[in-house]
Amino acid sequence: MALERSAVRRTVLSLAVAAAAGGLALPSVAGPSRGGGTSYDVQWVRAATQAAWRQFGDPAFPNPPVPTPTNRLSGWAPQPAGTAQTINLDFGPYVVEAGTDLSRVDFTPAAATGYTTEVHTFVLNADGTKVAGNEVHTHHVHLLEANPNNPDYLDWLTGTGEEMTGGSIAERAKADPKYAAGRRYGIPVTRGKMLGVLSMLHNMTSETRTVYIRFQLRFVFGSHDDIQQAKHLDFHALTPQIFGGTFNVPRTGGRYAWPLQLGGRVRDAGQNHGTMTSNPTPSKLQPGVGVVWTAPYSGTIVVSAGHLHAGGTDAVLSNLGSPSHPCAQRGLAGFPGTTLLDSRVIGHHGVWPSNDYQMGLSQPDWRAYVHKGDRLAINGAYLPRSYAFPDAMVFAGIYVDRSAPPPPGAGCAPFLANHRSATWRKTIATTINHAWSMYPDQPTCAKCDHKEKRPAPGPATDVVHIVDMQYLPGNAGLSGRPAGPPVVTRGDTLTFVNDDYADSLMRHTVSTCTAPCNGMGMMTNYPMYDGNFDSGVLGYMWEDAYVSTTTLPKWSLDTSRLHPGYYTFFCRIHPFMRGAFYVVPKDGRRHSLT
Ligand SMILES: [Cu+2]
Repeated sequence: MALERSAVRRTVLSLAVAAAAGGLALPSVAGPSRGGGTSYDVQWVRAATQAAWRQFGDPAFPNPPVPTPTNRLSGWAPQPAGTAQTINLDFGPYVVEAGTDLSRVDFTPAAATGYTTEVHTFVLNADGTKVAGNEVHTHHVHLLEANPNNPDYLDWLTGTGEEMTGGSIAERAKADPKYAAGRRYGIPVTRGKMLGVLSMLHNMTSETRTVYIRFQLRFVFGSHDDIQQAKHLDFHALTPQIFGGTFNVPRTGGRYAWPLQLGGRVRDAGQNHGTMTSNPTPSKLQPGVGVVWTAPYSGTIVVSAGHLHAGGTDAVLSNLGSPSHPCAQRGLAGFPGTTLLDSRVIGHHGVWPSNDYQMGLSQPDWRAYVHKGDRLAINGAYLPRSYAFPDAMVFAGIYVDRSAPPPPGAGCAPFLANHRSATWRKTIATTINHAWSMYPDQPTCAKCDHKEKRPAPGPATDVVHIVDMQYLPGNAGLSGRPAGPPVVTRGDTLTFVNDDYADSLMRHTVSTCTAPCNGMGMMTNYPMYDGNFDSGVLGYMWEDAYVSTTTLPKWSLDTSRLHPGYYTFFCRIHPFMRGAFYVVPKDGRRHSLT
């Protein structure tokens, strides 16, 4: 029952996006000193904030609160044309209460004109140290560019999720056959435009945390012409584009690709199907095909990456061509059209599934032509053999050089500019996007469960309260009466009431993990939801309302389809929270419980 309702939380705005996009680059920069903050136009910010939600969220949803300007970005001044600098754009502080999520939109003016050639994102403590992803991470963080005179329209520049996909456009330029002739690539930023940061932070710990989000950019100052004159370099501006969606992955037993396999034996609830696109043209969810975006322009895709959550294996980007000039069915079997890229999930230390992973980035000399009218499709493949993955995502991020249209006769096939004879599989393969050492190592476990005697049953009850991050009765480690695992008669309902929500707006889930599920701590690969039942997020939060219908801090489990036995569960928001209950047959026999 729960699968359909779970949606939520990670999804979110989905928008989120993610991803990756190659993360690359981004924009620019910003921030001059704001003096007393007086240049911050509240009306403008309000309009742009609402525009961000309209475009990247659900227009039907009430307006989110307008953020206070909290940016502590240090100013950066224009430099001589062609100067390259590393710039840290820090946003915050963000105070994220224990076990909650925080969504914010912040704006800052771009302080210089130039090109971003590399981007990485970080979550930092106030002292500048990096925060491990299993404690606090960004569900998504996006850098957007807005026109100060038109807050109703925002361009997506780059974004990532908890995997912190980033990368170097400069490396893509270096691998270009025209590099020696001065060709360079970057994401253009214009002084005076506004940069927006849209983020959602997850605090998975039981402490309030204060963090900052950092966009670390490699930035080359100057306009195209000024750089050309000063350094004889020919910068090509890349147009960023993102599209994809959010969904639930049920435990199907085999590989599940969304939305390719949607509509077959898998039924999924509508509220889980958020899609999101950066402008100018919306993407469409086409069950059996993909999330499809129609290119409004021609050009060459210079770099691309996908975004998936833990449990994913491949984000597959395809070109279907236009209806009048369809692309051939070539590439990965089962996927539509011509496969352009197979962005793989790369688990840290080879661990899968895990929340400590990277998304594969296209190889430095990988390129793909796109013709105006081409339909690009993204699909996310997950491997739900032993697990299900609620609130999953797939997104594609692409960066297009619109000044390099396809040559006459160009087909759909991607190519490696320096290895034109490379096989298809080699061409669509991806590489790691950053050094593992750039981020804190997150803990994993090998043998996560340990042997234990099952806890003595607690009271017969039909209600479990969640109080101070404990499931009572039945919290892990408790045995016997009055607090041991509750005993429920098969067919009765067991209701979970999240009292923490009324107290502190803290939300929780009740999600099954296979017994004994008694390993400790917050591992990035444990526990995993086994697909049996899931409450969804217990408690309303406007961040999640886009995709969730399960917003009450209360949920009832119908035990009629559960066999008598011992059931363990955890909280997907706070994986260190564990609980259990027993189901006994209707005849009431209680022997053999343990
Ligand atoms: Cu929780």
